Amino acid sequence: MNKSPLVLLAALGLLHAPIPAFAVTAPLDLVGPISDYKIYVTEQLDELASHTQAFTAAVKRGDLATAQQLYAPTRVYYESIEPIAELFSDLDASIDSRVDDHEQGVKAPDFTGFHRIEYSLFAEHTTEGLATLADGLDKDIKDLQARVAGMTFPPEKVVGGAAALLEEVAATKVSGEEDRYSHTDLYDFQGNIDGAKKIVDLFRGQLTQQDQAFVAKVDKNFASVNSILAKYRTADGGFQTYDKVKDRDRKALIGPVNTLAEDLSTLRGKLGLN
Ligand SMILES: [Cu+2]
Repeated sequence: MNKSPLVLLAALGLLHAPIPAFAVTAPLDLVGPISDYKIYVTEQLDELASHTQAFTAAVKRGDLATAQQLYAPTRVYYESIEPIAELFSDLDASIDSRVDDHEQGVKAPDFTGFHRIEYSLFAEHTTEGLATLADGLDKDIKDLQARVAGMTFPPEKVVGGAAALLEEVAATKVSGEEDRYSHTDLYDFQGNIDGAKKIVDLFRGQLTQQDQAFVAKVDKNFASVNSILAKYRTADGGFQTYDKVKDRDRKALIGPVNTLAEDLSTLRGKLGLN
């Protein structure tokens, strides 16, 4: 069912008042998009698991160059599902926490996952002592797959998470804090942007029906961000390191990402989830 009850009533001639511009989406309309989103997340996690296995295998056999090379293109699958990281915050902490999340810093026993491994690979230039962390990362991602398989995503968390993530990108990630040792932040930005855009795309039908101008504005801002990111693409499909990104471009990213965050924060209301 695509039409809201008001639209159906109007079609049957039972409504005399004009259809309001912001007709509330019936809850049923969200079932399709949310189950499509679960398929997307599951696919991203499958990719994440297999890429992580190649990454951790390189770490464990002491192949520093390959491990360094695989770090960013592996993580990007995690970043694309980051809008819903709040739904598995314990695993998010063990997979993707940063050094500043830990009082004891780099030596903290609970500083695990991608960024702890990143520290050794890019700041210490070694794979030494990483075997346990590598196995732990593989295991956490397997646990995440199992967890997500049994999960029902609350629609308000999915759309709210996309807005919150973009707000974080504009407010803090743009400083280069996430991948401070490898400077591979642009991969993460692209993952975050693609993951947020996926959520908009899932609800595109409903949103276009009630507010075409809104959808056009959101599309325009996604396009602006993507065109800045595209300037830093490398021939192998990856990205240049973040220190190569001009100040001007860092600042230029903030505007459209912030506007996207603000616009996406109205999705809950638009979809009748408040
Ligand atoms: Cu992250």
